[in-house]
Amino acid sequence: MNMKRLSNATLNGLAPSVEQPGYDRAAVTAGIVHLGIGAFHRAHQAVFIDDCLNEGATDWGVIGASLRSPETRDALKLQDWLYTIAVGDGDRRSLRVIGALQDLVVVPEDPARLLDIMSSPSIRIVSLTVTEKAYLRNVNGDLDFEHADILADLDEPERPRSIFGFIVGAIDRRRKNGVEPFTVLSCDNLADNGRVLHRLLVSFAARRSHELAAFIEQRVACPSTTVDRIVPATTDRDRADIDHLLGVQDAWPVACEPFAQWVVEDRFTLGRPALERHGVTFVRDVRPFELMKIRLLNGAHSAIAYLGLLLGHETVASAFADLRISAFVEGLWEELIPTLPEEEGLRPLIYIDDLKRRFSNTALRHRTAQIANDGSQKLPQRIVQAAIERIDRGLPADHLAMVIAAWIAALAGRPALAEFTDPLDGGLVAIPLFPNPGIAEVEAVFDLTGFGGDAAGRGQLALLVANRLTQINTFGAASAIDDLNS
Ligand code: CS2
Repeated sequence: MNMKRLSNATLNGLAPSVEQPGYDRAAVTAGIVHLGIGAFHRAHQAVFIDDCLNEGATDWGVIGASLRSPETRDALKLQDWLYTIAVGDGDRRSLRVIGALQDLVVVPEDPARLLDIMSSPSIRIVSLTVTEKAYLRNVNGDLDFEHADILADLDEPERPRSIFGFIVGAIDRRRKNGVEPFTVLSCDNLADNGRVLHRLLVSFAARRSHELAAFIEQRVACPSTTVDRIVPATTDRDRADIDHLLGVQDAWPVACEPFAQWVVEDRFTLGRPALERHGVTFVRDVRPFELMKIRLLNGAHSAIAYLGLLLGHETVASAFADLRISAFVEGLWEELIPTLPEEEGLRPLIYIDDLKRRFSNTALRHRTAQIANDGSQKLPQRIVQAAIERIDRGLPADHLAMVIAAWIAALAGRPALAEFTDPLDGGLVAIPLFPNPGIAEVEAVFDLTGFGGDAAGRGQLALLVANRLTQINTFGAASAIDDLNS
């Protein structure tokens, strides 16, 4: 079938049930640069911004940046930067076309252009969803000054590669031009993301000049945020379904769940859109919310991914429908809840009730192998820190240890079990994790990843992990999980 392409010109031919921008897109100017214009941003922050644009806040359009590949730009350019989000719940899907995006820079093609845009006074917020690994931290959690991108950015400030080169470079240029710094808004799943990013930016800037570092330390706001919406990588089946419902062709849509939450610390030096009118919660300190989300949702997600892979499940919904896995996750949540702060407004049990529904949503074909990526970067804040806290308090941490063991077993099972990658693969593949890894191999993994740091409980955690790993390798994953569930 030869369908017309989604664009400004074809908006008026869309199926009537499809929501679309109610504002004049030509009148919108950019106020935000977003680094990492993947599916998550397009189904989360961009939708809240689109709501603000609908209400007339026309100076908050978004210019996106792809840190690596040109695919998103190539597809969306032909669509006047329009794309569809398909919100799916079981068999139901509702469609909305989002118009918040105005332009997109592919960083490796033209880093200087992105630096110019970020230096413009009209840009008041630079937000990021670049995933955990782009924060380029070493095992101590400090900026990795041996990383090739950091070295390159220190060497050639006008053609940055890393988020640090861009953010610090643009702030420096603005400062020299007498332009106030933008607010930097990390929307990645790191505990205390804003403060972490602020500290890393200051340490990067210190290599350029102490004055610049002091300026960033004192004048640049990096509010922490917690973002929450399950947005799997779009599949060909999603694309076909969406085209059919839309009535025109969208080469780059996003499929996501109905749930969307955004909690943000209200520290914006150059203003912000009135997001609170569209469901965003502003708080003084986001940390308790973020810890709850990262541990209960993302921690469970990693458990479902690795155990799911070991038991042959391709998607989260299929893995979570396996009673063996859902019972395990219940046990994991029981270990995690007491590690959360007692904070008014934090309702872990209600959040968990929602999670059970969200993980069971069959409209999302969320692949276990997708979540399995980058375990060395994800597990510390999702699983390892909670395990250490429990061990240090003399509490059992068997489920938490099992998730780490399942990660190691899944790593060892590649590529036959599943194909996923990790930024530390270079070091991980050198550790003999197959067929019978023991405590020495687990210790080597902990050394490489920094799991447990120098905490007192680190040795005990490694031992728990090694024992679970032996159980998995000797009796199989199903039996190892049953042992914990009984
Ligand atoms: C997932 C997250 O891929 C992953 O590691 O756990 O992307 C998760 O879907 C989101 O954080 C949900 O808010």
